[in-house]
Amino acid sequence: MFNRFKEKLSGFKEALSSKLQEKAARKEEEQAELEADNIKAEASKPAKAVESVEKQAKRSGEQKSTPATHAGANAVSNNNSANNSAKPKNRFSILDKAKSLVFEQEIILDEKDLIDPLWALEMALLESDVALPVAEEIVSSVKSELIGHKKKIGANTGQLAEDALRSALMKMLSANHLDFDEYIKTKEKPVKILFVGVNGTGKTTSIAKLAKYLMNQGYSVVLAAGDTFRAGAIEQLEVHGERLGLKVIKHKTGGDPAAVIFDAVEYAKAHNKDVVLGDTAGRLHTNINLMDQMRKIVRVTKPDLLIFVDEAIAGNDAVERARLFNESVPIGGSILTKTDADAKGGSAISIAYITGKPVLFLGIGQNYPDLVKFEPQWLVDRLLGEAEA
Ligand SMILES: Nc1nc2c(ncn2[C@@H]2O[C@H](COP(=O)(O)OP(=O)(O)O)[C@@H](O)[C@H]2O)c(=O)[nH]1
Ligand SMILES: [Mg+2]
Repeated sequence: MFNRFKEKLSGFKEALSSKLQEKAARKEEEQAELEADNIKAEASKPAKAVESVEKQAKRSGEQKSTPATHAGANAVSNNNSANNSAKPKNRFSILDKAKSLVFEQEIILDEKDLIDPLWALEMALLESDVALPVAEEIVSSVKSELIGHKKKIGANTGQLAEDALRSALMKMLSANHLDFDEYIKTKEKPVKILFVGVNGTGKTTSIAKLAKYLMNQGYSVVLAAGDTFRAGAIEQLEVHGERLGLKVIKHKTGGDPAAVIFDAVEYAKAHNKDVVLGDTAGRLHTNINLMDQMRKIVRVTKPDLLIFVDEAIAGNDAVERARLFNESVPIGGSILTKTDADAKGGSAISIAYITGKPVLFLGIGQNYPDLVKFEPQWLVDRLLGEAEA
């Protein structure tokens, strides 16, 4: 999951690391020079001390007899040897200290330092199918995270890059967050949820997964076979209905999808069911007639929640489709499927920002439990490689 994204990000991490090391090394040099000057200054001090010892010795020699001169000479030689051995010892410990300081230093990054790392980050994001305005937003957020503040360099300089990116992604992904569980809990029943999107992206599978998800929470669910267009679509939903033990409301292939959904809602009302999940035929955002038909279905059935479904592996295409569906009908949120097979992560990052509507769930496999409620933290942990799928 997101392996290409992690790979691409290494360029940003390396660029920032080398900039930090370069700055730290410069600071270390300055520090070493300063220490060297100090040593020089220190070195001149003992000479004075010797002088004063000599003077003292002389004075006492004047007062006493000759052996005192020897004592003075000894004092001089002792002092000299102490001075000689202290010099290299001090120098070593100062260098060691300077080296360790590289990792303890607090460094302030400025605009110029960040040009290369941020360029590497923007390229990494764009190559990972993150939409341009989203990439720009992330870069600017990372920039304000890094610039001007004192940053303590730990032994792992890559961590700084990761922390800044983590915080930028969390900010972006949390912006349009919606708690689906809370939504269902508080909404008047039956809650009508309709699914739209391009063919083959995982609408029908996601309906079945979501039915299971809701059943696990104790809700009763009715399925509406609103894809009356594709041969076999009704049967596909019926198979899921049988497996899950759910009522499937259906008409004949070629029938009016709005009428099927209407009937399902009537059934739910009559039988006290909590949620209606309505399937629709896949349609391309570029097909004017099918988009018109979708608008009509939405107008007639008035769903409480219209969910746009697309596959994460479609990358920028999925983001663009989300934008166009969102312009055409009032989608309330998205489900991004096939995230398990997505190496780039771009659509997962971009879709909520582009539509201004939350990603509600991620599909992470073909089985019923392979649907995870969208949590920014869950996604960021996987994008940055701290947790496996
Ligand atoms: N790996 C993976 N496959 C999925 C996921 N969701 C759906 N699929 C598969 O995608 C294919 C198309 O799904 P379907 O629900 O029929 O798409 P629809 O045309 O939009 O209704 C099927 O083979 C599903 O098993 C997912 O999250 N991960
Ligand atoms: Mg389908």
